[in-house]
Amino acid sequence: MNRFGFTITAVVLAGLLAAGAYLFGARSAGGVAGFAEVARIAQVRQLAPADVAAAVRSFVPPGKHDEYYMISSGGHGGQVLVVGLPSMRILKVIAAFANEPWQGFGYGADWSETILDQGTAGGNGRLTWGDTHHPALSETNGEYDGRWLYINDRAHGRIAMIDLRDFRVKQIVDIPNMQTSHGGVFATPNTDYVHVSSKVPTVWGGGYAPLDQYKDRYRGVSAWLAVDRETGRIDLARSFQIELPPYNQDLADAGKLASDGWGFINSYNTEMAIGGNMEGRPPLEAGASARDFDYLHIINWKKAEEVVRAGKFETRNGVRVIPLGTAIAEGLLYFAPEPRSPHGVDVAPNGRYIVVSGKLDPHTTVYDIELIKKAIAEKNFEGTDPFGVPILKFDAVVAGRVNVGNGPLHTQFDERGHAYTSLFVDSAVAKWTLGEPYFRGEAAWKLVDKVSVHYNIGHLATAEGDTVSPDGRYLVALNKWSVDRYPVIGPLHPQNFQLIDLAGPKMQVVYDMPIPNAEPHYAQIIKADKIKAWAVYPAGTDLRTMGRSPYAIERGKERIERRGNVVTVWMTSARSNFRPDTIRVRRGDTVILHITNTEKIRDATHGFAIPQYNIQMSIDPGETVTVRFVADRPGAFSFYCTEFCSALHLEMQGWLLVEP
Ligand code: RUQ
Ligand code: CUA
Repeated sequence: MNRFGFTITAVVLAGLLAAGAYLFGARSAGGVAGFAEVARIAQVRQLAPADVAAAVRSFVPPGKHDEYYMISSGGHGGQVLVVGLPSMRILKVIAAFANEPWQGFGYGADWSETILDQGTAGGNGRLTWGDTHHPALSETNGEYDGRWLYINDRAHGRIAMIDLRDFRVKQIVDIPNMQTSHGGVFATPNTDYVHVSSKVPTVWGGGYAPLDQYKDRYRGVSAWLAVDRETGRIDLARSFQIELPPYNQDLADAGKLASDGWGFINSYNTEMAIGGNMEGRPPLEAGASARDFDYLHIINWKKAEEVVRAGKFETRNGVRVIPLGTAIAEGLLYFAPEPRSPHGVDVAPNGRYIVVSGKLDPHTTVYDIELIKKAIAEKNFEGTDPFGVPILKFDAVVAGRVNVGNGPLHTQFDERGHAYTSLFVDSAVAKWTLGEPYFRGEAAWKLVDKVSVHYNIGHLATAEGDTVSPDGRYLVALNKWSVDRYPVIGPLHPQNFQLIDLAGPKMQVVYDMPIPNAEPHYAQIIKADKIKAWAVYPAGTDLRTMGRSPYAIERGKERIERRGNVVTVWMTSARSNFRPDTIRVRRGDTVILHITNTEKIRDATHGFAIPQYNIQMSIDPGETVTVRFVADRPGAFSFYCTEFCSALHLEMQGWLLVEP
């Protein structure tokens, strides 16, 4: 727009704002004059009325808090992001699978070391990264309850559990019989289980098998990981798995309400292509897309529980596995054809509809759990797959198909019977109606709106959008490419989140947020008041147990003890010193420091770093932490507090003296 255009715009804007101010009685305290000032600023900054409206929609004034948290995966950065909505401010990056020095994760603090050591991928030593994909908030009665968060590592068959009391990871579980993971994490409506399935089939039983034995020796797996409702921790002993054919099991979702007790997993490459593009075979992407249909896996997990209880399982690598043959014989696994390279599967809030999108099909395909149950009861099959899994007839189980556009991937929902589907190829979000739109006058299975996003959207998230009662209101597009949205800062571009306002009949993009440290996949948006996080730890808290540490001490109880060549130090940190501030050891001694931050007020975190020893901890108020190391290099090392905690922060230092 030219300058003249802007002037007109500003005049119109000023008029509108003034009228609005008048109507809403904002005449006092800067009322009309204040709105005129807004118009003036808009003019100077060359903002159109739509820009100002967008800014107002997402703006959260300084000092005010956001209404929602978005918990987003951090992709191969290995972490989890917490973003405030609608402001799109990053509130935290939670260290999950990768070392993170600010949070003291992986730099000596014993709680972090033990947790990182849990995720070794088959005992092959510590892994220091992961590819976080799908966060799942714990649920009670199908609603997010704000207690725990689970997230899978796509690169490895691992899940991390995060406690939302302190937003720190408490457990990393290396899931047996699974090399890579994708399908999930999803939580069942009461978090009895969190589910994840393999992405790429694994050599069954472990070890090596040549690719020409793919059909016989490789298998997929669906893992139902039992959650301890007290601690949120995954208990492998109570968990079970189901052996699946060697297809690529893709995304998954848990049934709810009408479909409670069921789970759904997409698949692709039911062709069982193995690649080999320089060995005379078709490239994997062509081989895996040869057929018109793949299979939606339909799992009756309540029945699977009974089968396990009846002892019809085998134990593999320490976990109970229902063999494929048993799963078929017991009627807990069925397939339904799904068109053309399916990717996302999402269960609608009422639990009745299961929405599947095929990357190569412009339609979303919606299955109906009532039709599925009926087809199973009537054995309305069109045959079986090569492994004997019964395939339900497509026409018997599909309730609707909606032409939404190119490259549909994932779907979320609002409270009014709408579904929102991401379109990767079109770079757009499609809004369409489910079978029973709750808006009077809206037809079923109809595309009602579409908005462009920038660019190549993967997942999307609406507020509480995969619960039994979504809020709608906001949608975030998790775009894979940002291309020209930001200035060039080198060839590696940020990803781009876009906030879309769902209030009006037309979706509207109101904010662009660069993601500079991650390639997020899925995200979930939870109402902020559901999370009851701790601001300060109770005195002497051990982060692993969230209870009192046996090594916690009060100020004044500090001491140093030597037993043989083990030196143990009970230390406190408080503004503005460590007590003791001098530690004398001999080269080769084992040093154990138990440090209690005795502060009781919010934000009074102290760090503890020793140069040359790769030790850095973040000790939050009330926390007790332990670090052990061998003093293997002699010298005088000045440890210090890494958090700028007080006016005398610089003086918060001491000596580790390692005598030769
Ligand atoms: S995926 S962009 Cu790993 Cu969730 Cu669909
Ligand atoms: Cu404590 Cu700086």
